Amino acid sequence: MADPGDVDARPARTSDPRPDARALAAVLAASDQGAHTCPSPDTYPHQWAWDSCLTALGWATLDPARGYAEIESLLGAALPGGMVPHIAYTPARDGYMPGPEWWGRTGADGRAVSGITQPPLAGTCLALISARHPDPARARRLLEPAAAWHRALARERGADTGGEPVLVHPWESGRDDAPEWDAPLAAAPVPGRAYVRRDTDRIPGAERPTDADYRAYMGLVEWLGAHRDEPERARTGPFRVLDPAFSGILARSAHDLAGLAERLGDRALAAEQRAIADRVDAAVARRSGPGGLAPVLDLVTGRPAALPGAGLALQALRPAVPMAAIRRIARRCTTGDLASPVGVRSLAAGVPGAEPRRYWRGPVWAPVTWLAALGLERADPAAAAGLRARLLAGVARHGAYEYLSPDGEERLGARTLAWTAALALWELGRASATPAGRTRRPGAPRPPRGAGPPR
Ligand code: 2M8
Repeated sequence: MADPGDVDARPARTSDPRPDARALAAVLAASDQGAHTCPSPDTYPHQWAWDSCLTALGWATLDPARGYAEIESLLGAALPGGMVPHIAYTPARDGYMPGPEWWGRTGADGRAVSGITQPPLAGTCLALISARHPDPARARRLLEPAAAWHRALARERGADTGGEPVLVHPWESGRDDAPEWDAPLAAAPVPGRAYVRRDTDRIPGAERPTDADYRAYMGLVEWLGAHRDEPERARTGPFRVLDPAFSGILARSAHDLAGLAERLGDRALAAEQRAIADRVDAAVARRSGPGGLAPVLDLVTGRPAALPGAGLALQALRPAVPMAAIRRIARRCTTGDLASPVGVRSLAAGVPGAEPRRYWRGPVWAPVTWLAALGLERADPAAAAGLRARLLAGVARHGAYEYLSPDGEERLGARTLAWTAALALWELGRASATPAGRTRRPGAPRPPRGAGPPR
């Protein structure tokens, strides 16, 4: 269903396999709130943490200063202690449930914010932007707030788990209604306060989480609104899970931030972030199976949940994940049970309970495909390139939709999502960018692989 104010980013000619960069730029412009971007103007009118990091890549392709500004505004909304909230509310925009009154929290910059977080991608995205579009002074100012986010997660949420952060709400994973959360959600309290869902005002209910899931989300929001102490949440919360995908993203982001800090001459911050990356990495490795991958762990019941889906693909991002494990993930994502013509499935084909049209229980999401490609790059560059091509093919055919059916035929969810447009723009910009941030002359030799900072 259309969001008024959204932009159609489908190419003028449907046979064109590449998206139209101008239409993608128009999607970002329509979601632009000045210094931050909302994921979609009506369905998601605020600033979301992992959306913002990935959207910064698209802005950087159009205007590097705006790319840096996106990350500055996100990190500016940090909670006391340094954790970045999953939502920083856009002033005077309502229509989203839960609104700021459910959290009662304020970020460092004075904006109303939520009291939970999302996958920390600021270190990784800042390193990527900085490699293509260097601005050392601006990047240096962002090192400390990005580092503080990692520090808070590893110390306050990871005190009893070797540094692996305990997630206290499914929204923290970013994969809101993934089936991994079904069992842990059983312990969520019933909300005492009335609420009205707003997400189904514009999106068909069959493409969104069920009412039962929403009741559990809101029960947890209420509990978390009343319990702000992070170590206490991680020890006693009704929903407590270890998510190896989130942990892998944290380790990767700390590792990438360490590399950037080293290049910018901040050796102390680099050493601290490397230590966080290594500690989190080692904690996941300790509970991984012989194949090198770890299951989701429900800390309330002690039960693991090993469902093949986006969470498995994202484990390729963990810096020390074995190369053989990455190659196996590559096969599953390109030709196996996670493959689709438009990217990586959020849930493997054939898993009982897979719902190809419902949100994080089957459809294909651009950020998952793109992040999986980033993880595969080290061990299987051809598979990574193939996933990026599928992402672009999906956007060329359907526009910057929120998600697509796994057969690639149906566009689902919100009509435009900023990160879908941004990641396609970043990929369109790849051809002309070199690791040093300069444009390569056509025909000039490519720099050796692995010789420079990340692309
Ligand atoms: C979705 O999550 C929000 C709650 O945070 C929602 O459904 O209302 C998820 O897809 C999440 O990963 C994403 O960051 C957010 C905004 O795009 O929407």
